[in-house]
Amino acid sequence: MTDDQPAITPDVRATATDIAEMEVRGAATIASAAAGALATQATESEAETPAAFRAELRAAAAELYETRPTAVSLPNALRYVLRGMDGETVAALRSSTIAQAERFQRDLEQAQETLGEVGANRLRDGDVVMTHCHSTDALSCVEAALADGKHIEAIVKETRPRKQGHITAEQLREMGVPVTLVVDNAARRYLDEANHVLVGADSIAADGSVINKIGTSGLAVNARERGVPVMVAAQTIKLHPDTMTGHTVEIEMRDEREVLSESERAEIAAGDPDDALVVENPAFDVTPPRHVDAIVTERGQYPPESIVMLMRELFGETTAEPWER
Ligand code: RI2
Repeated sequence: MTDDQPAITPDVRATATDIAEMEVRGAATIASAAAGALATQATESEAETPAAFRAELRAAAAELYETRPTAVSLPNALRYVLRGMDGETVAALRSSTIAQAERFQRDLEQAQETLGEVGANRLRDGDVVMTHCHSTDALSCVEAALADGKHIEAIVKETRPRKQGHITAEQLREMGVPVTLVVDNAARRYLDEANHVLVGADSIAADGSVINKIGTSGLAVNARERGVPVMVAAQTIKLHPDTMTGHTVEIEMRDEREVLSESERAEIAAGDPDDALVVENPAFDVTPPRHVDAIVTERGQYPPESIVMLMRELFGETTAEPWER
């Protein structure tokens, strides 16, 4: 690093590493952690001029932005916090940035709670939901249904490669929900016992496509064939503004070691000197709107095709990234 590069605090670098390595994961949790890291940058900054302070915050945002490409909650969070950075002095910039980050985190929590109440209206007493991966927005709907006194049961897909369904199973059980854990390949068989497929989202595109953990689209196709409605729980922070102008959402490709361990790879290499086996590990896929029944947000529930109206209302025409230099 050269002397004239803005100083980024170790906390920002640590948060960026945690997000990249999925120690911190889940679109909403990533957004909150990123906002918190910008607040820490603002608190610890030793910048002596407003210009230097702004440059540091933009550099910190750029570092966080580079970690994972698919969940739009990350750039949306960074954009929101940087927009609140306001003032003529370092002190004013510092306090406005910290206040904006705290406001963001509070609103995020509130939005999830409200979304849960909206989503709970779709769940009837005695319903069985089938889940995929681990989504705090989706779990919020179950939690609110339980708070309404409804009995809910769950069929939880394990969700390879990282088996995040196990986190869902644990958290549902903590809520008192009876859970049946199944491997991904068993999902179609158990759809007959489910009243809803309930998943989260990492990004929602303007045409109503849902970008979520790999395997969601196959589950949705099977659910449509079985007549099981698909409900996507996604706070508005998951709406992807760039898709309003025709951009597609980048799908993150992750390390092959999540699929094949180093020892398994070594074993293959030992038996095959060319070791030509290719492993692909896309983290997400795209579920087209025709396979989704409703997108549940804190602003109400929408058929996927009409989500663009909410996006226009929330984003207007501005999708610039304020950390761009
Ligand atoms: P919440 C997760 O991605 C899953 O795909 C999940 O459905 C989505 O984020 C939303 O999670 P990853 O970070 O924001 O585990 O609802 O790759 O918690």
